[in-house]
Amino acid sequence: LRPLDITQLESSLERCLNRHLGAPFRVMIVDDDADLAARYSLVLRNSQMLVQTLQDPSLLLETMRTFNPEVLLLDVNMPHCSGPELAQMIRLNDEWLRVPIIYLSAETDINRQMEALLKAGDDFITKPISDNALIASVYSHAQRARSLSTALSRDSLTGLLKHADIKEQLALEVERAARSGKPTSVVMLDLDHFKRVNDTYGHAAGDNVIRALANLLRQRLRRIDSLGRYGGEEFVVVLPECSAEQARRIIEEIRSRFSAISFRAGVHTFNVSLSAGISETDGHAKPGVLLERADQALYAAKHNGRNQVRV
Ligand code: GH3
Ligand code: MG
Ligand code: MG
Ligand code: MG
Repeated sequence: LRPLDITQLESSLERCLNRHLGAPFRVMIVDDDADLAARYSLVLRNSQMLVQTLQDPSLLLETMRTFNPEVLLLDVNMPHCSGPELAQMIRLNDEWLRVPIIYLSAETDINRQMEALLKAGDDFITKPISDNALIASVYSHAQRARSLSTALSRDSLTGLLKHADIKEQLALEVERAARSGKPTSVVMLDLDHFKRVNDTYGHAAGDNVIRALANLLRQRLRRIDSLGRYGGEEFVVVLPECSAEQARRIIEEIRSRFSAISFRAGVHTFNVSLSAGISETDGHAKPGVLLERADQALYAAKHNGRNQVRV
């Protein structure tokens, strides 16, 4: 084993932080020692992270709910309650399952450290800790938690958002549209006579068709658009800053291109069409109502002969 080269480690940590493109990581520090919490907070803030400190553990769940941390740094010894007790309580809530818990403590007794980890929690950092070690530990946990969270919200067949996540995204965009006053459109797409496709060419061929539509949507739509697989062969697309008329033109182009794709199953080739319904925000319509209107337009498109886009 060669000895570790500290300067090389520091520059690779810096590279990691500079390469990080997404939103800043959200880190929460719970420590009864306000000076220490402020010190750690400063170090992490200097690495472009968003930090919330908390001294009173009784406000923990409430603060987590408003701040929505991606990593939790937890002191082990606090008056009235211990870090491991808090960690156990957090782990009872499914909504925080994805948040790594790192203990921060002056506890050097390995048995006490293990005990804390076995109760709940993911890692243990002993105080005092060097700034870089703190940054690296928080960074790696945050990075992993975010990748996991992204992977879990993606549908495995298409890579698009899953049902619950596209609904959440829709709610966010509707809120944003209400603030900006710009129109946002919601599109519901459904493959035509897809049962027939499965029955004739097999389920695997059907899966290829679903993947092809997902790829086409990804290619033709913008980065700011949200794409979700809403159900089996049903998709929801949210187009911010886009009127229903603009959406109709875009989706019409997608419909036309999709219907021209020649699919292959053994010696057979076949085409599949899609129908789509569109609704537009009107300043106060709730996300559920917008989905319902898009669904009604989709129903009209199906009723009217399929292979068409309706507003
Ligand atoms: P319509 O034009 O009215 O939409 O007719 P349809 O046959 O497409 O009717 P419907 O939307 O009710 O049928 C959905 C079919 O899609 C039924 C189901 O077998 C198939 N399906 C759902 N999910 C998947 C999937 O993941 N893979 C494949 N291959 N088929 C799927
Ligand atoms: Mg303490
Ligand atoms: Mg269908
Ligand atoms: Mg359907």
